[in-house]
Amino acid sequence: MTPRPGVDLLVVGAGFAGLYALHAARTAGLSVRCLEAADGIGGTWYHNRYPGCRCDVESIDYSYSFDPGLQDEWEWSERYATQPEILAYIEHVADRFDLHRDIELGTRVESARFDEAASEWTVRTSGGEAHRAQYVVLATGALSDPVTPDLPGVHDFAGTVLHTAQWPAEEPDLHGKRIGVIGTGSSGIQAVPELAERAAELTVFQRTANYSVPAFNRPLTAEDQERIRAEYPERRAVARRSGGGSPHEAHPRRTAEVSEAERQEAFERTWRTGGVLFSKTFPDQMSDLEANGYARRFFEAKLAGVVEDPRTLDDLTPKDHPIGAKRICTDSGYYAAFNRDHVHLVNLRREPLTRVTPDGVATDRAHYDLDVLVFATGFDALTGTLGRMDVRGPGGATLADAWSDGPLTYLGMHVPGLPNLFLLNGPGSPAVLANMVLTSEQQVDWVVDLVAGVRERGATQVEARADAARAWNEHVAELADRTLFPQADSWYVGANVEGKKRTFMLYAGGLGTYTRVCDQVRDEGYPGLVLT
Ligand code: N01
Repeated sequence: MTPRPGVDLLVVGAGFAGLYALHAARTAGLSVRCLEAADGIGGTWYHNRYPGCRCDVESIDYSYSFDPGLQDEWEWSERYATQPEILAYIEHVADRFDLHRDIELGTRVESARFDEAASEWTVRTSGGEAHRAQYVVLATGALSDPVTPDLPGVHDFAGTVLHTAQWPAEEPDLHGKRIGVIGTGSSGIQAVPELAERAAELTVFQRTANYSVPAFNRPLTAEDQERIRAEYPERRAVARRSGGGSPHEAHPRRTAEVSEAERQEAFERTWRTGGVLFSKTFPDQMSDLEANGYARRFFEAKLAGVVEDPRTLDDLTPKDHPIGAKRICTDSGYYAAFNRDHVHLVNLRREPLTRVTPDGVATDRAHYDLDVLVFATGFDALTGTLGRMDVRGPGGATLADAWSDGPLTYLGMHVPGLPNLFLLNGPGSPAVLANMVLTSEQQVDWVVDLVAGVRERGATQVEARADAARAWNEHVAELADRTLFPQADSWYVGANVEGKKRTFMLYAGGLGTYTRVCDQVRDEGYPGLVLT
């Protein structure tokens, strides 16, 4: 097929990051096209439609900050927005900034080849089309490659099989059904209370007990909206400087330095703030096991106050990792759901799953009859989607080669051997450790500035130096080693995907520090990058 006329910049993915890349590049005067595999925009928020799906970052923070008009006109209805509301917001943004005209839906990128002489990429799609662009931005999402375990017998199941991240657009009728859920990460924990409302019987198959903190969600009132508008500029400034991209700061002292009463008060305060923010109560909570133990005991006391059955309580109590080393889940009634007579917990550590049968799930002790089986089994995070694309630089160097020993990036955005290609929220960047919307804005702005810088210098190509990428990877690993993150078998380290190299894939220095590092690189004329 004849290649389409080339553009300056091609964006792959129309989620939060890709849409802002399209808008920012266009505003900077570049010609842009955006390809999206799904039949609608929204990325994560297009695909994850399971009942109970919400964001675990407050809605007023998990929204674009680049346009004050947009920020002031949009009113979130709740502290934590539901998936439909976030998707409506994304559609609103696309309409407001006329983004749809440059987006092609239902277009999956399969390969990309760089032609050094022409300084351009040719990107081929599932429809057989070829697109040419000087620059390519891969905004394909950190959690966009769902994993379904290949359980024995799973293809024989006669009922309905669903995955939380591939939920049908038309809500399946689950009322009065016997539903089984495999997986108790954020997705499973959010879905369980909602599924419990619909199911005749709900059976939750738990392999590893997880930490979940209530969201304390509530509607936002007219007074809230007024206060938010007044606070927004300062709120955003604090969020950008912070570690997690939200305007919350840890207690000024270390956990053991304060009295027991002050410690309890501090934990209670962040507990009531809701969800993942609990891991930010004290500055050493995620780096010191003893400090973490205080938080863990506080959590256990809260859990004991909710779950009535002692055996269920014991099964739900995490035992194998520090609190926060896997992302803390944010729930609305997860633990209380197990007090209901029709909700059952199966501890797969005690009775391992042996097979899926046509009628349900068998463990080595029992058979659980099911009409519906829901996989809430997560994602091949950060590298899964990128690894599925056949990306080749000059001389045929592939992304797969460059990453055969684990992902290698410079600043999480550049891969040596792949010029003029940028990752958004890639491995080696803060990505999912911070508010993804603000991290996306920061990275997109940096990339758009870089492209302008390349042009100002009369260059046509930009590529990371291999030694700079290795040094960045070492720095990322050193930062991770100062934390408790590597101590859990999580998707952060790739432990949930068989054969994946175990390495903590994210920049743990925080969004504020990361932004300063990136800005310094820019101000110093991009050492670490080669412009030709
Ligand atoms: O996936 P997960 P997720 N047999 O990987 C279990 C974001 N997110 O989709 O721990 C039995 O966390 C697995 O068990 P184990 C958020 O960043 C955010 O829930 O490996 N069980 C685990 O319990 C989050 O961290 C929100 O032993 C099996 C579960 O499946 C990330 O997405 C909402 C199994 C997977 O948990 C991923 O969350 C949703 C098997 N063979 C997601 N294989 C918000 O709130 C896997 N499991 C914003």
